[in-house]
Amino acid sequence: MADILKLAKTVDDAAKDARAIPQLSAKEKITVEEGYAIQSAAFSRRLARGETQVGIKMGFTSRAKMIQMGIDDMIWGRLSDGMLVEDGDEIDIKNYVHPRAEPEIAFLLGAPLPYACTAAEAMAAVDAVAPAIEIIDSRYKNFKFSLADVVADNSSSSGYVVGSWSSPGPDLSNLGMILEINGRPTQIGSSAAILGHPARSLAAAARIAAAAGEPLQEGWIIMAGGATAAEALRPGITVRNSVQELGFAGFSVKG
Ligand code: OOG
Ligand code: MG
Repeated sequence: MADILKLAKTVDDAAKDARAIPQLSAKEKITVEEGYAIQSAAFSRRLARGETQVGIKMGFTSRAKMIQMGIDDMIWGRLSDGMLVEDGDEIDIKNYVHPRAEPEIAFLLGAPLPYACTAAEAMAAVDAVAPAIEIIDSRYKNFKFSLADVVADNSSSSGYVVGSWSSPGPDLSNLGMILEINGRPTQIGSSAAILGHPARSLAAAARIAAAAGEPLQEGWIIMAGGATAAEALRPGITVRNSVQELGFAGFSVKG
């Protein structure tokens, strides 16, 4: 049996100190279930430092992401207020190990979603949608991991940027999404890449969170998952996710 609290401290310290560590599974076998227990215990350490949970993120909801990382199981992680990067802000790469950005869509819940539901039912609970970017930063050396490792490491989540919220009017099934670096399109995709429709990712989030005993709450933000492969960040760049109908979200990296 893995020592959950000890491994939670290991990944949490690595995140806090922006230091790459060997995969947990390099030393001892951990199951995916133990990976989630480690994630939960590591997130509790953030809460103990005064952060608050504001939602969850879904991962590997697109083929592009599964192919990039070589894992084809959907995963999830927890988002705290401390992980928010304000739209338009500048980050310092020193606070990260080897960060990457991926274009996403965020949902803001106007009602709880406490059980497994259909995509249509999930959308009925949505107060607003926004273009978003997830900053992922695996704490593992070379950004390489097993399924259990990445789950333990909060599914690589490090930060998230959310653009302006709009009411969930537009049909989200096939919106063009462009990740631009310094104004140049570097990843081009569609919201359809996210499980065929981002609302399906939200419904999956509701099912998974309820099964984990931590149902989705009113006011929470749900990140639906990257529509394209992620792009590595480097000093001095400006990153923007432009989503058809929804507008854009962006940030820059200090030079
Ligand atoms: C894992 C996180 C995947 C997504 O949107 O698919 C993810 C990783 O790629 O390191 O956040
Ligand atoms: Mg993501």
